[in-house]
Amino acid sequence: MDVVSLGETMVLFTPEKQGQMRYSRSFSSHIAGAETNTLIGLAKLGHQAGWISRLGHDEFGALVRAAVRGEGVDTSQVIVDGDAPTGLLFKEQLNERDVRIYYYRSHSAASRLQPGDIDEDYIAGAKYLYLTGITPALSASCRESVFHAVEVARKAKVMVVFDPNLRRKLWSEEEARSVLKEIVRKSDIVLAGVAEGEFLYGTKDCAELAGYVHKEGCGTVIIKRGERGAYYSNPLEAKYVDSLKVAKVVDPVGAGDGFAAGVLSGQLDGLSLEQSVTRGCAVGAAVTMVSGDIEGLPDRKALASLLSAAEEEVQ
Ligand code: KDG
Repeated sequence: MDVVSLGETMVLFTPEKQGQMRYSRSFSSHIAGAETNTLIGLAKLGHQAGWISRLGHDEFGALVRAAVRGEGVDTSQVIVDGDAPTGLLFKEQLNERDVRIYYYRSHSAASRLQPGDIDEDYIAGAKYLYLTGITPALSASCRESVFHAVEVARKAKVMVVFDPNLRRKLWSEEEARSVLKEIVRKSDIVLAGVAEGEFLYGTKDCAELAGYVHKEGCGTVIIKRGERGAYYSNPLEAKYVDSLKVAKVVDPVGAGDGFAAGVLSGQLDGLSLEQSVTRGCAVGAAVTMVSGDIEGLPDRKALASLLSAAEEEVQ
């Protein structure tokens, strides 16, 4: 595998109309999971991506597995757990501005993931281990699984890539800060949003943030700045990269996961860090143009046309 990841993917229900969800009579179903969003983004770009998780022995588990596998991600490491359900998520669009998320995921099958579920050779044989800060927030055994995966990767010299992906609903601030920083310390590449960086290190300044992350021992830091692009820093250089102009943002959710897919794809293709970050910005922008977390993730052809349109605009 090029990239492997572990985490929960849920069935996402979205009501057909805006307003309080109690008045909605019909919902459409999708899948939602930060890690599989990134893995699907990589698979769409032609890379080998594999997912480690648990799903319930239920219809929703079957839906998630079929959808993730159907996008080209390897699901051979996904365990069917007969004793717990697949997690669910509802997204209420109150109005143009306000979105509320409701999780039905405590005690879900994925929250029962444990270190013994992990085939060490699967991680040791990959080029990158991609982690988010969502998985360690799900349960004690998920947290142990994340740290075990990191140890396996480090021993096998597999690059550890980490997106803190802070989800305040899942744990206390104190716990989140301490665990997320602990993972930062064990990572080779950290990709964080400005707000997440501020949560962890108390500053919004990209150069300062990168400085703190480097001090933790992490060599490459990429700060996501939303529609303003990104900032990257490694021992050789530090630079701002512009984002791709998007005429209308339809749905920003999942853009960060797409960004990670673009950056990793660039690194796998042997691009420079700057070019990889540019690809990350392009994939992230593509996700925001379409409703849904994965629907806007581009294939190679769509990515090339996005990047060439952006170049033409600059000239
Ligand atoms: O990154 C997009 C995610 O928010 C979404 O897919 C759901 O994984 C998810 C989560 O835990 O919030």
